Amino acid sequence: MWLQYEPITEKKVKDQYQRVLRHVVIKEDDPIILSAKNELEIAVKEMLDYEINWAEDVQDANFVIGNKKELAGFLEEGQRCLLADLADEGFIVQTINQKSYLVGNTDAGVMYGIHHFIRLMQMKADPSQLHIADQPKNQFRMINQWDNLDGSVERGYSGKSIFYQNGKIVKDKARIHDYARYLSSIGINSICINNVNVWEEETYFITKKYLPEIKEIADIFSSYAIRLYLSINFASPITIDGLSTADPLDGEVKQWWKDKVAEIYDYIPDFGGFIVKADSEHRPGPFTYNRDHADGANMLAEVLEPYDGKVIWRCFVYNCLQDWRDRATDRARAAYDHFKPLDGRFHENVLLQIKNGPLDFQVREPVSPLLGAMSQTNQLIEFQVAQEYTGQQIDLCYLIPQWKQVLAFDTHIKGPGSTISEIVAGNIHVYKHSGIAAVSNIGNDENWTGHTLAQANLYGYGRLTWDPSLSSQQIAEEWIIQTFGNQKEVLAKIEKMLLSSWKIYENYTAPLGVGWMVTPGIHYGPNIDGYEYSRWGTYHFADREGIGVDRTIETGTGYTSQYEEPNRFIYNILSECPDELLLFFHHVPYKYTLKNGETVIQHIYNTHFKGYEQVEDLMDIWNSLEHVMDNARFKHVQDRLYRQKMNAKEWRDQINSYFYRKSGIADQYNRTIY
Ligand code: GCW
Repeated sequence: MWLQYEPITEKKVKDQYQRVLRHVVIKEDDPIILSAKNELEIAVKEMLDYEINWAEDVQDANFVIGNKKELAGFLEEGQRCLLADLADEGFIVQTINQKSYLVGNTDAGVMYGIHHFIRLMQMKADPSQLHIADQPKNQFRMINQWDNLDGSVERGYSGKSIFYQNGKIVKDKARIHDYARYLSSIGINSICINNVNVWEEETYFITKKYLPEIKEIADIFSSYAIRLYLSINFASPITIDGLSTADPLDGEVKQWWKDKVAEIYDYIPDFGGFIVKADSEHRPGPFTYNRDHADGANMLAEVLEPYDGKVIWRCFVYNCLQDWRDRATDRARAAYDHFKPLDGRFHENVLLQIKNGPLDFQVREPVSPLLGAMSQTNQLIEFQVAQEYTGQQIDLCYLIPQWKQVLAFDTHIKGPGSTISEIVAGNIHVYKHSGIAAVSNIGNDENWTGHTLAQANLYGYGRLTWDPSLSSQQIAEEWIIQTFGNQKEVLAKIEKMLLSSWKIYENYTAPLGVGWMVTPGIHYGPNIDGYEYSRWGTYHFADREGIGVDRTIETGTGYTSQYEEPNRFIYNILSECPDELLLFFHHVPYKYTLKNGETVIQHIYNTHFKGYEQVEDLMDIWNSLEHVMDNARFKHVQDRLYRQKMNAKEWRDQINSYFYRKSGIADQYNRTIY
């Protein structure tokens, strides 16, 4: 991936770095520092073909690395001030009078500083005059694995789990160790290592049967400043010890969890806490006992609190058994309706984890109105790096532009400037804890992410959680240079492919924000009425007159009322609603004219013909790189693009035929519709 450390061939750059790294001093009395030092050694050896000469004393060194406590006596006033303004995980990298300093507020800060320095080296930046002060914007920067003990990965498109195999935790943990390196290099500081759907055997992860080995995994991650979390089964007391109830207000149940948590911390002193998917898609939860989510989360929070543990409670709660005749129930409303009334009831160590959109990681959705709507409840936004609905790592879909759009969305919850980015950074409401989480896209495939170019999504996710102000283009450039080198042609072409890919994917799949239309269950490939005739509550309501979901206040489900003004007005009024989300909010006739001048039906035809052609363009761009690309990666991506083309064709033809038959309105340009 991006830590492959290709040798630097430019003599000038190589010399510059060798000069900076002449005599380096670093004290390795901590596992985090040791990992960081190892990383620096590997990077320097491979990129510069050079062994670092480690100095014993700060005085003898020309590059001083350490945390601010141990270097206190050697820092200047200005450096101390800079550090004082930075968060715990922050760091500075500076050159003063021919001497370089890399100082972190904590050991984790030192490690992030070293990763930053290595990145500069990979980017071949001039190291002679460094003046960097950096810190993460978000407190929680989390990855969720949806891995199961049998080795499968729910919504995994990159082979099997790197954590589990055939019902056991893997013995050889080399890949887990490498994964920790990757994650720390992009700033991730928390990981949950099992699926939020906790099945029978995984329920026992919090018992002696598995804790010793989970501790080994926790130690690996700890040495990269990443805290380990586990997803738990809310009904654990019943399953594990035969209690008659899992009622969160029952004394025996509370005591059970108290003992359980004590046992976990015996094994893993820096254990992060629990992730809970409760009362969602048939998972057990407090509803069974007539309790609410706050009752459930708080019971766990109380027992975790003495250890500084957290409860991350997911808000993906909705009625997945909807009757199609019931037009008042709206899945999009569910998270807000369930959780907003509970604001103020959750303990300080509870964080609500909320998907970026109100439905489920579609190619285009509005931002979830629950984000920011609870001023007294810690929140984490949840993204999906795994491309469940966005091409499953067969189709190219660089998701950073999508996440940036979400983060930039202004909720107006406390007036203009109340963006999602500021909300999850804890700057709008005073959250004690907040940040960003995402479902991982890795597996045991040799290239980790199925599609090699899908590595850019994991890389970008981490970089964005650290610094949401980075542009999609900057992130793409960094990733391409680290992964493919810095040849101008390669950089320009892959960048073009990445940056256009989300829109292309949207063009040939579901139109205008209506979403879904995927094959039920597997969620790849088109099946326009697949979910229309199932009970999951994800309708498009296409008939011979028109299409879209009326979510307005006056005639629809009233979902738009969950937004603050002016968003409420913009989404609620047909003429104000942006084209890209039109069918999410309104049901309109096929001949309705969009802001871009096209009718809805003509837009459907145009985008679907265009999307397919754009995939052909992607193939042409990639093919033109054959002479500068290694054969393995060239062939691999070529093959994925071919499969993408087949998929795009299928979507184009099914969508166009479907809507032509429904509407009876022909394509203005008479292109072939089957
Ligand atoms: O996107 C849906 C997925 C489920 C997943 C669920 C969730 C882990 O299709 O596979 O279950 O969301 O987020 O809980």
